[in-house]
Amino acid sequence: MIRLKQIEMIEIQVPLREPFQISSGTQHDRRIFLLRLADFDGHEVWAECVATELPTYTYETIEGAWIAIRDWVAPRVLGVEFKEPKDVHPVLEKNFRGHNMAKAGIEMGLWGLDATIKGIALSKLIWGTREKIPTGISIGIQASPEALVEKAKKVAQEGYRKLKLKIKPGMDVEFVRAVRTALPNAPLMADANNAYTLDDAATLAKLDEFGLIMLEQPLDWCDFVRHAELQKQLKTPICLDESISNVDRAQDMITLKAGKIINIKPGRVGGFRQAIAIHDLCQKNGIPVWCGGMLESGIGRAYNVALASLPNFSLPGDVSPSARYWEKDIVSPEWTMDSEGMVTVPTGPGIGVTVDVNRIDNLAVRRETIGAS
Ligand code: OSB
Ligand code: MG
Repeated sequence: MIRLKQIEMIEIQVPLREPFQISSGTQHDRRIFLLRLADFDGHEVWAECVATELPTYTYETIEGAWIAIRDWVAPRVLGVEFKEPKDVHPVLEKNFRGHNMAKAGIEMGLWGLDATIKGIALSKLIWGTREKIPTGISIGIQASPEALVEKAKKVAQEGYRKLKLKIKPGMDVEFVRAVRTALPNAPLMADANNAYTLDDAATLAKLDEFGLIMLEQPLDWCDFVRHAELQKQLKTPICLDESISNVDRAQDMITLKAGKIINIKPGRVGGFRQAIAIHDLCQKNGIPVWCGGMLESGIGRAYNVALASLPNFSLPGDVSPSARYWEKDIVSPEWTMDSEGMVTVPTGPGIGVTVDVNRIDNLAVRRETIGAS
């Protein structure tokens, strides 16, 4: 049984070690929305809402999620008895549309809190089976094919098991070709973050010759019909990211043959219950899944790593080590990757990392507590 007494919302702002450019724009800093949940018995857990500063990935933003959690999510969970964390999602869905990242921050926090109360690892609570997660890296758009090759060679050397190249119109085929020529056997994929339309099908078909593991979300963020049409014209498997907002959308993808792989981000789908449901549905249908990332802090990463320990996460996840993103993370130990490109799933109780509360206090740009203080 879990019953929340208090939710603290804290925003911190941290510079990225290098700018991250995707088709919708470039990010230099990450505004990070952290949550601290406490129950009535003195248990506490940290969680993260992955909403971004601008509505460029989905429509969600930090500003919007702040209001959504304070005014609509928190009142539905504070003081309420939940037998199990899986009971939280239905309560948040009833007559409450959208705001998946806001809902997920709290929903996942309740899974983390349950693991903390039970004194077991979060991955064990959700029946994870993997001890180590194969790790990929998402490489932002670089100024030239040469610069991208440079970067790709460096990270391939570091052991990453999958190299995801961000692309956009005009910075696609020649960029991918350059990397494929330099690294003939590297496990490559590309991610377009919605930057194309069906009119670009011929351009995207040129990527077929590079043996990409997949092409992620080439078309519109809420589209299935055109992705299905595009998939018919491509050899490269399409992977959907933005389009999959819940388990029904995953079923839509399968029914319509709009893609062959799913990138699961628990924040995008409203939390762990939906993420696990999508995992299970895909497993039944022979669809591989992998865990995506939203440039999370070490706190959000703990949840992603736990999720990625489920058996059908059979492709490397964007669960890169702390040092790929930050000068210094807000957890210890920091997330690291071994030379084989594997991140170890923590076995300690709860989320498995210690949060540097002093550092968060120093980095905080705003905070608000809801519930008993
Ligand atoms: O499309 O997967 C994406 C980051 C922000 C928004 C969207 C995406 C990404 C990434 C980063 O690719 C993955 C990571 O956290 O390492
Ligand atoms: Mg993506």
